[in-house]
Amino acid sequence: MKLCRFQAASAPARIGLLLDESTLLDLSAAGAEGMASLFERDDLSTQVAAFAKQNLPRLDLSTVRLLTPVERQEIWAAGVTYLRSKKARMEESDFSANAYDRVYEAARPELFFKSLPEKVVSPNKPVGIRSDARWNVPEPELALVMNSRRKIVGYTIGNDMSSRDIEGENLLYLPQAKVYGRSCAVGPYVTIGVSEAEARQWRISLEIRRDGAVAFQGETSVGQIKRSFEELADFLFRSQKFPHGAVLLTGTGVVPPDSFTLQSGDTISIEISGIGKLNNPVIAV
Ligand code: DO4
Ligand code: MG
Repeated sequence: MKLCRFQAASAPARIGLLLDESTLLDLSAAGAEGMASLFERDDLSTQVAAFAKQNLPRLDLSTVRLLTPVERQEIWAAGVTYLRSKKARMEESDFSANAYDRVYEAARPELFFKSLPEKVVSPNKPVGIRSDARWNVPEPELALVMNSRRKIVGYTIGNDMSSRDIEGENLLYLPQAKVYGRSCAVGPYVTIGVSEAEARQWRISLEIRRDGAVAFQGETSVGQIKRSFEELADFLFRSQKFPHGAVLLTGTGVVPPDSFTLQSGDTISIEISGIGKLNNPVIAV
Protein backbone atom coordinates (compact mmCIF):
# COMPACT_ATOMS: atom_id res chain seq x y z
CA MET A 1 0.00 0.00 0.00
CA LYS A 2 1.32 3.41 -0.99
CA LEU A 3 0.40 6.57 0.92
CA CYS A 4 1.08 10.15 -0.11
CA ARG A 5 0.39 13.77 0.72
CA PHE A 6 -1.19 15.84 -2.00
CA GLN A 7 -2.80 19.15 -2.73
CA ALA A 8 -5.78 19.65 -5.03
CA ALA A 9 -5.95 23.25 -6.38
CA SER A 10 -4.75 25.47 -3.51
CA ALA A 11 -6.57 23.54 -0.77
CA PRO A 12 -4.59 22.38 2.30
CA ALA A 13 -2.54 19.18 2.11
CA ARG A 14 -4.48 15.91 2.24
CA ILE A 15 -3.53 12.26 2.68
CA GLY A 16 -4.08 9.83 -0.18
CA LEU A 17 -3.85 6.11 -0.86
CA LEU A 18 -2.72 5.14 -4.35
CA LEU A 19 -5.33 2.72 -5.74
CA ASP A 20 -3.78 2.22 -9.17
CA GLU A 21 -1.36 4.08 -11.47
CA SER A 22 -3.70 7.02 -11.90
CA THR A 23 -6.14 7.06 -8.96
CA LEU A 24 -5.86 8.36 -5.42
CA LEU A 25 -8.31 7.67 -2.61
CA ASP A 26 -8.77 10.73 -0.38
CA LEU A 27 -8.13 9.42 3.14
CA SER A 28 -8.52 12.89 4.66
CA ALA A 29 -12.22 12.62 3.78
CA ALA A 30 -12.39 9.71 6.29
CA GLY A 31 -10.78 11.84 8.99
CA ALA A 32 -7.13 10.75 8.55
CA GLU A 33 -5.34 13.64 10.26
CA GLY A 34 -1.84 13.48 8.94
CA MET A 35 0.83 11.04 7.86
CA ALA A 36 2.83 11.18 11.08
CA SER A 37 -0.19 10.51 13.29
CA LEU A 38 -1.23 7.58 11.08
CA PHE A 39 2.30 6.21 11.48
CA GLU A 40 1.88 6.19 15.26
CA ARG A 41 -0.92 3.59 15.00
CA ASP A 42 -0.03 -0.01 15.82
CA ASP A 43 -2.75 -1.11 13.40
CA LEU A 44 -1.53 1.10 10.52
CA SER A 45 -1.99 -1.45 7.71
CA THR A 46 -5.38 -2.62 9.05
CA GLN A 47 -6.54 0.96 9.40
CA VAL A 48 -5.49 1.89 5.87
CA ALA A 49 -7.10 -1.28 4.48
CA ALA A 50 -10.32 -0.31 6.30
CA PHE A 51 -10.17 3.18 4.76
CA ALA A 52 -9.76 1.58 1.34
CA LYS A 53 -13.10 -0.22 1.74
CA GLN A 54 -14.99 3.02 2.42
CA ASN A 55 -16.73 4.94 -0.29
CA LEU A 56 -14.28 7.88 -0.23
CA PRO A 57 -13.69 10.46 -2.97
CA ARG A 58 -11.34 9.32 -5.75
CA LEU A 59 -9.07 11.73 -7.57
CA ASP A 60 -7.24 11.46 -10.85
CA LEU A 61 -3.53 11.69 -10.08
CA SER A 62 -3.02 14.12 -12.97
CA THR A 63 -5.25 16.69 -11.21
CA VAL A 64 -3.29 16.89 -7.94
CA ARG A 65 0.13 18.10 -6.83
CA LEU A 66 2.11 15.48 -4.95
CA LEU A 67 3.87 16.83 -1.85
CA THR A 68 6.69 15.44 0.22
CA PRO A 69 5.28 12.97 2.77
CA VAL A 70 7.47 14.63 5.42
CA GLU A 71 5.45 16.69 7.90
CA ARG A 72 7.40 17.40 11.10
CA GLN A 73 9.98 14.62 10.98
CA GLU A 74 13.70 15.45 11.05
CA ILE A 75 15.63 13.99 8.13
CA TRP A 76 18.86 12.12 8.83
CA ALA A 77 21.12 10.18 6.52
CA ALA A 78 23.50 7.24 6.73
CA GLY A 79 26.74 7.27 4.74
CA VAL A 80 29.17 4.72 3.30
CA THR A 81 26.68 1.86 3.59
CA TYR A 82 27.46 0.53 0.08
CA LEU A 83 30.86 -0.61 -1.15
CA ARG A 84 30.37 1.69 -4.18
CA SER A 85 30.05 4.69 -1.89
CA LYS A 86 33.14 3.76 0.13
CA LYS A 87 35.19 3.38 -3.07
CA ALA A 88 33.99 6.71 -4.51
CA ARG A 89 34.73 8.65 -1.29
CA MET A 90 38.18 7.09 -0.95
CA GLU A 91 39.00 8.09 -4.55
CA GLU A 92 37.64 11.59 -4.06
CA SER A 93 40.01 12.40 -1.18
CA ASP A 94 43.42 11.10 -0.04
CA PHE A 95 42.91 13.23 3.03
CA SER A 96 39.75 11.39 4.17
CA ALA A 97 40.22 7.94 2.58
CA ASN A 98 41.19 6.28 5.84
CA ALA A 99 38.08 7.60 7.62
CA TYR A 100 35.75 6.20 4.94
CA ASP A 101 37.55 2.87 4.94
CA ARG A 102 37.21 2.62 8.70
CA VAL A 103 33.59 3.66 8.97
CA TYR A 104 32.49 1.08 6.39
CA GLU A 105 33.81 -1.67 8.68
CA ALA A 106 33.09 -0.07 12.05
CA ALA A 107 30.31 -1.18 14.39
CA ARG A 108 28.96 2.39 14.53
CA PRO A 109 27.57 3.66 11.21
CA GLU A 110 28.07 7.15 9.83
CA LEU A 111 24.85 9.08 10.53
CA PHE A 112 24.44 12.78 9.85
CA PHE A 113 21.69 15.35 10.10
CA LYS A 114 20.36 16.20 6.64
CA SER A 115 17.33 18.49 6.79
CA LEU A 116 14.69 20.21 8.81
CA PRO A 117 11.26 19.05 7.66
CA GLU A 118 10.23 22.47 6.38
CA LYS A 119 13.26 22.57 4.07
CA VAL A 120 12.53 19.25 2.33
CA VAL A 121 11.89 19.61 -1.40
CA SER A 122 8.66 18.07 -2.75
CA PRO A 123 8.44 15.96 -5.92
CA ASN A 124 8.75 17.97 -9.15
CA LYS A 125 10.13 21.03 -7.30
CA PRO A 126 13.75 22.06 -7.88
CA VAL A 127 16.63 20.64 -5.90
CA GLY A 128 19.73 22.83 -5.60
CA ILE A 129 23.41 22.77 -6.48
CA ARG A 130 25.64 25.08 -4.46
CA SER A 131 26.95 28.06 -6.38
CA ASP A 132 30.34 27.74 -4.59
CA ALA A 133 30.79 24.06 -5.53
CA ARG A 134 32.04 22.71 -8.84
CA TRP A 135 31.29 18.97 -8.44
CA ASN A 136 27.69 18.21 -7.55
CA VAL A 137 25.75 14.94 -7.67
CA PRO A 138 22.42 13.52 -6.59
CA GLU A 139 22.45 10.53 -4.24
CA PRO A 140 19.45 8.23 -4.80
CA GLU A 141 18.61 6.54 -1.51
CA LEU A 142 16.00 4.33 0.08
CA ALA A 143 14.58 6.21 3.08
CA LEU A 144 13.25 4.54 6.23
CA VAL A 145 10.15 6.17 7.69
CA MET A 146 10.03 5.68 11.45
CA ASN A 147 7.47 6.64 14.05
CA SER A 148 8.28 8.16 17.46
CA ARG A 149 8.76 4.67 18.92
CA ARG A 150 11.51 3.91 16.37
CA LYS A 151 9.35 1.45 14.47
CA ILE A 152 10.05 1.35 10.72
CA VAL A 153 6.55 1.87 9.35
CA GLY A 154 7.35 2.42 5.68
CA TYR A 155 9.80 3.29 2.95
CA THR A 156 10.12 6.29 0.68
CA ILE A 157 12.66 7.77 -1.76
CA GLY A 158 15.29 10.33 -0.76
CA ASN A 159 17.79 12.40 -2.73
CA ASP A 160 20.83 13.31 -0.62
CA MET A 161 22.22 16.07 -2.91
CA SER A 162 25.96 16.42 -2.33
CA SER A 163 28.89 18.64 -3.29
CA ARG A 164 31.73 16.20 -3.77
CA ASP A 165 34.54 18.77 -4.09
CA ILE A 166 33.63 20.35 -0.75
CA GLU A 167 33.27 16.96 0.95
CA GLY A 168 36.57 15.76 -0.60
CA GLU A 169 38.54 18.84 0.46
CA ASN A 170 38.12 18.13 4.16
CA LEU A 171 35.81 15.79 6.08
CA LEU A 172 35.00 18.63 8.46
CA TYR A 173 33.24 20.34 5.54
CA LEU A 174 30.69 17.53 5.30
CA PRO A 175 27.79 19.60 6.72
CA GLN A 176 28.39 22.24 4.02
CA ALA A 177 28.59 19.57 1.29
CA LYS A 178 25.33 18.02 2.47
CA VAL A 179 23.15 20.68 4.08
CA TYR A 180 22.32 23.80 2.08
CA GLY A 181 19.29 25.24 0.30
CA ARG A 182 17.15 22.62 -1.51
CA SER A 183 19.67 19.82 -0.83
CA CYS A 184 17.15 17.17 0.17
CA ALA A 185 14.12 15.86 -1.73
CA VAL A 186 11.85 13.16 -0.32
CA GLY A 187 8.77 11.39 -1.68
CA PRO A 188 6.27 11.06 -3.17
CA TYR A 189 5.00 7.73 -1.81
CA VAL A 190 5.49 5.88 1.47
CA THR A 191 5.10 2.15 0.93
CA ILE A 192 3.77 0.48 4.07
CA GLY A 193 3.25 -3.14 5.13
CA VAL A 194 6.54 -4.38 3.63
CA SER A 195 9.23 -6.30 5.53
CA GLU A 196 12.95 -5.49 5.40
CA ALA A 197 13.56 -8.76 3.54
CA GLU A 198 11.08 -7.71 0.84
CA ALA A 199 12.47 -4.18 0.58
CA ARG A 200 15.96 -5.65 0.11
CA GLN A 201 14.76 -7.14 -3.19
CA TRP A 202 14.02 -3.69 -4.63
CA ARG A 203 16.14 -1.91 -7.24
CA ILE A 204 17.18 1.75 -7.11
CA SER A 205 17.80 3.52 -10.39
CA LEU A 206 18.93 7.01 -11.20
CA GLU A 207 18.52 8.84 -14.50
CA ILE A 208 19.80 12.36 -15.15
CA ARG A 209 18.64 14.12 -18.30
CA ARG A 210 20.23 17.14 -19.92
CA ASP A 211 18.91 18.97 -23.01
CA GLY A 212 16.44 16.17 -23.69
CA ALA A 213 19.05 13.36 -23.59
CA VAL A 214 20.20 10.93 -20.89
CA ALA A 215 23.37 12.34 -19.30
CA PHE A 216 23.77 9.55 -16.73
CA GLN A 217 21.97 6.34 -15.89
CA GLY A 218 22.85 3.87 -13.15
CA GLU A 219 21.29 1.41 -10.78
CA THR A 220 21.85 -0.77 -7.74
CA SER A 221 19.94 -3.11 -5.51
CA VAL A 222 18.78 -2.29 -1.97
CA GLY A 223 20.18 -5.71 -1.00
CA GLN A 224 23.71 -4.29 -1.46
CA ILE A 225 23.39 -2.19 1.72
CA LYS A 226 25.93 -3.51 4.22
CA ARG A 227 23.92 -2.77 7.37
CA SER A 228 20.46 -3.88 8.42
CA PHE A 229 17.70 -1.29 8.62
CA GLU A 230 17.14 -2.17 12.27
CA GLU A 231 20.81 -1.47 13.02
CA LEU A 232 20.61 1.96 11.37
CA ALA A 233 17.35 2.83 13.14
CA ASP A 234 18.81 1.65 16.42
CA PHE A 235 21.85 3.92 16.22
CA LEU A 236 19.73 6.90 15.18
CA PHE A 237 17.45 6.58 18.19
CA ARG A 238 20.32 6.06 20.68
CA SER A 239 20.20 8.79 23.32
CA GLN A 240 17.84 10.82 21.21
CA LYS A 241 14.05 11.18 20.95
CA PHE A 242 12.04 12.01 17.83
CA PRO A 243 8.56 12.99 19.04
CA HIS A 244 7.30 13.35 15.47
CA GLY A 245 9.18 10.35 14.11
CA ALA A 246 12.14 10.54 11.74
CA VAL A 247 13.15 9.77 8.18
CA LEU A 248 16.54 8.14 7.58
CA LEU A 249 18.16 8.06 4.13
CA THR A 250 20.13 4.82 3.98
CA GLY A 251 23.07 5.81 1.76
CA THR A 252 23.86 5.69 -1.92
CA GLY A 253 25.05 2.84 -4.09
CA VAL A 254 24.87 4.77 -7.37
CA VAL A 255 27.71 7.21 -8.05
CA PRO A 256 28.15 8.88 -11.46
CA PRO A 257 31.70 8.86 -12.92
CA ASP A 258 34.10 11.45 -11.52
CA SER A 259 33.87 13.46 -14.75
CA PHE A 260 30.15 14.07 -14.16
CA THR A 261 28.69 17.10 -12.38
CA LEU A 262 25.11 18.33 -12.31
CA GLN A 263 24.13 21.52 -14.12
CA SER A 264 21.24 23.88 -13.63
CA GLY A 265 18.45 22.74 -15.98
CA ASP A 266 19.17 19.00 -15.55
CA THR A 267 16.34 16.77 -14.37
CA ILE A 268 16.84 13.95 -11.87
CA SER A 269 14.64 10.90 -11.75
CA ILE A 270 15.08 8.32 -8.99
CA GLU A 271 13.05 5.15 -9.16
CA ILE A 272 12.77 2.48 -6.48
CA SER A 273 10.80 -0.59 -7.49
CA GLY A 274 8.20 -1.10 -4.79
CA ILE A 275 7.81 2.65 -4.21
CA GLY A 276 7.72 4.74 -7.40
CA LYS A 277 9.59 7.70 -8.89
CA LEU A 278 10.93 10.93 -7.43
CA ASN A 279 11.50 13.56 -10.13
CA ASN A 280 13.15 16.95 -9.58
CA PRO A 281 14.67 19.62 -11.84
CA VAL A 282 17.98 21.20 -10.77
CA ILE A 283 18.69 24.89 -10.09
CA ALA A 284 21.70 26.76 -8.72
CA VAL A 285 21.24 28.12 -5.19
O1 DO4 B 1 30.50 10.81 4.31
C1 DO4 B 1 30.04 10.95 3.27
C2 DO4 B 1 28.62 10.82 2.94
C3 DO4 B 1 28.25 9.49 2.42
C4 DO4 B 1 26.89 9.41 1.87
O2 DO4 B 1 26.10 10.33 1.89
C5 DO4 B 1 26.46 8.14 1.25
O3 DO4 B 1 27.20 7.16 1.25
O4 DO4 B 1 25.32 8.12 0.76
MG1 MG C 1 24.20 9.92 0.80
